[in-house]
Amino acid sequence: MHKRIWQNCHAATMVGGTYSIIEDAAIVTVGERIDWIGPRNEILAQQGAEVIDLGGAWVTPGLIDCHTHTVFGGNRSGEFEQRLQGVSYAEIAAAGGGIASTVRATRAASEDQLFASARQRLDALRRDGVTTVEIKSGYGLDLANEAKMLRVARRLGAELPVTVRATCLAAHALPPEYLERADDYIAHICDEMLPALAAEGLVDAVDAFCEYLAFSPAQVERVFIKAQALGLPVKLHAEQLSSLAGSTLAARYQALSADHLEFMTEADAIAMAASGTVAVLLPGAFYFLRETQLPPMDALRAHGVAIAIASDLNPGTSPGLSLRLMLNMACTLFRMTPEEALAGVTVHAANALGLQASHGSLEAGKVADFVAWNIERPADLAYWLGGDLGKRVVRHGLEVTF
Ligand code: DI6
Ligand code: FE
Repeated sequence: MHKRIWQNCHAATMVGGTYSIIEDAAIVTVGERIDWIGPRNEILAQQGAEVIDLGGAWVTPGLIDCHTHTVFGGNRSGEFEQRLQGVSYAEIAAAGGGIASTVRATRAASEDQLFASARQRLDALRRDGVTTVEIKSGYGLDLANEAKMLRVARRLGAELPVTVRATCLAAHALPPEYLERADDYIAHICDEMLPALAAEGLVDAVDAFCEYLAFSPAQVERVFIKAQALGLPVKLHAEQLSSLAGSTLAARYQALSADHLEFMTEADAIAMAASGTVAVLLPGAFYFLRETQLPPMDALRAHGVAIAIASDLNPGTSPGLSLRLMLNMACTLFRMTPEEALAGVTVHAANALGLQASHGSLEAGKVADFVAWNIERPADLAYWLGGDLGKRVVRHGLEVTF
């Protein structure tokens, strides 16, 4: 297997959720794994290794976007204009817009069309340093169309140099066929959709939208019970617009993560800490909806809940094509430190996907996914508002070209 030494760099390894800096570092990769990382002057003789000069760059783990809805048809910039005229997200949804309009466009699109548009968005994330991404279904809302979305997610991972985790979000909204029959739709998800999608190998995790305008905690719990019976981990959109203790419910089912969380309580934080459920905060959606209720940062920190940051890339509430911009928003809007924010898109994001054994930090044995940034300090990653900082991206030990 090909051995490479990447040197003339500093590393923010993110081990333990802090920068854990190694100055004048060297990284030895063998095939797609990190074989050794440490100070360059401690490196042992490496025969037959290719040496790569990183020109004084700062190396971080490849960024992980652990909550996206990258695959969808159409876009909703018209609704954006409506909202700027004062119409609310809930009013647009009640009038048949919102998620329902993206469901219509997604159902009408072919698999190839969905692949082409999602690929463009994923390329934007990748050019920003993302090497692992989670992609949810949830705009198909019937078996054929949810399968179509998840197949596109799988194909993106197969054809591009990025690791894709596919999450089934069939319980995102009520499809028109089930108007006023939410319990019947939940039964359909549990009895037909999840077993078939899981049998086709399309599902890495199961998510739901727990909200007064989506599904109740009791309905979500039925989905969780079925997911567990199928051996699939769960996640939850919780406490985004109101407080329903969805995150406590998620914790009871050992969820990988509970996401959004602006309206969560201290009791929710205690439950999540006990179950090791990661809090995924989505500053792009907070910003785009002009939300004013902040997630309870003090309670999350006090109880030791791991905090991840993600783009929530979706056409309705967060058309965010830059994970680094989300780092800045996490700092300016949620008062996170640049170090916490970077941990939120590396170690803690890996945890939110159940990938902590292999991803998220620069350590011997983990996959060689890293970015060599042309920056002066790690905090620069959260400081600049988007843009291209100049970088080299390595995934599975190989340099990625764009
Ligand atoms: N919460 C969100 O922010 C997205 N889904 C969800 O459950 C919004 C999705 C959309 O508006 O299309
Ligand atoms: Fe979302």
